[in-house]
Amino acid sequence: MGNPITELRRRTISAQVKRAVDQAPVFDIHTHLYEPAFGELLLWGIDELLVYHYMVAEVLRQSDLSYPKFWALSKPQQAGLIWEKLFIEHSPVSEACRGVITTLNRLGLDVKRRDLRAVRKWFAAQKPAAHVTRVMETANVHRICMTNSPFDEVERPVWERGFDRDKRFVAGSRIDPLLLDWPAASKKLSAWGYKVARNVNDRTISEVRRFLDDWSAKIDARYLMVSLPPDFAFPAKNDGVRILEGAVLPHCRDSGRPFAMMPGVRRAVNPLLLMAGDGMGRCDLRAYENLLAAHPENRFLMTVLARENQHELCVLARKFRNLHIFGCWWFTNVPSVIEEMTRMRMELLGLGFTPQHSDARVMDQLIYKWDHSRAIISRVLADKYCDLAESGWEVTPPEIKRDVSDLLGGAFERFCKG
Ligand code: HDL
Ligand code: ZN
Repeated sequence: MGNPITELRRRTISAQVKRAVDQAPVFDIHTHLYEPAFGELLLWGIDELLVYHYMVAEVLRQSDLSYPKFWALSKPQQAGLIWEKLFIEHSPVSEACRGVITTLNRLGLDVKRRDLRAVRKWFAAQKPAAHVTRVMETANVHRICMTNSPFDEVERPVWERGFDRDKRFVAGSRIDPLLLDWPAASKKLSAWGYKVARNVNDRTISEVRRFLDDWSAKIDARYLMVSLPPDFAFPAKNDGVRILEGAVLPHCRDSGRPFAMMPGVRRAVNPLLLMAGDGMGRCDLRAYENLLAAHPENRFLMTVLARENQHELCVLARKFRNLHIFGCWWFTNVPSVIEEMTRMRMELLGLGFTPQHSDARVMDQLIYKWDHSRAIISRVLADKYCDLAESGWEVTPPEIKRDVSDLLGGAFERFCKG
């Protein structure tokens, strides 16, 4: 048993850590945000905050409105219903609801008045580009990784037209259809001029490789990513695995890009909820263990959706140094689970992981997603330093700053560089 530290020492360490975490700019390594050049794909403002698909799932539990009737409402009407049901008729205690309150408060709006009209008036007076800067500064986020799909019909033409990049935004290349729906993806690649066939033969593999080289260069992708169903198996004999091993992983290896795998999604569990209808499932991580072992020359990023898989994922990262785990994704992005996951990761992996990404879909969400997570990361890290202090190891403020910078993007950037 070490020598217990005084309450004053504990409070001093906590204050030093909180200051360092609050002051450290974040690299948000997975979001669904877009830089302003993408126009209406960049979502921001109170109505977008309120109709976030997390809130849609919650309001349809508190309202007996039929799904079709809800979807027939305009976006402002949906937002108004969500405000009434989840904020006025019931206290906004869920993480998604509390987030809206945190965001409005940090933007300087008087939430005590509960006046949606006044909030809407304020947002109506904001200009998109200036608002993006204001939100990023308020959230202290200095770099945002987008989710960019060549299969998105609205997004793709913007890349083809070309635009001056906003250096605060980096691209993440999302390739789900390539691995999960080759019949559909192959038709698109053919239409784009790649000589691919439905049958994944050697010629098709080399053409998919050429497509990946072209697209990664066009968007200057930081990494490639895919979300995978709980039953993804490896090794396996199917189109997706053939394309993964024959084209995607060689492309990532040779271009020095990590491959991000996000397992555990069960799409359209309740299709009537549209984007809010996706669910989750526990994965057999043995497939990923096999993949990591079979491809030691590739670097992999992973975040998994089921809380039940988190401990096993930490152990996997201990076994394979070509795996960097990140974030409390989606249904795990709630304080009770973030705390559990961050403690587990720090105790098993030290500082060699990235505790959080926002997954933000609406620009303003950066404020609450990072406020709420910074508070937890600070608490956990301070606890670990206090444990060390009780054994005589006193971390210095420069060491705290260094460790925090690692957790908020530094370790990820070093991992990407390899
Ligand atoms: O597949 C993903 O990247 C998920 O993050 C989904 O986009 C999901 O709809 C989401 O936004 N989760 O937070
Ligand atoms: Zn996402």
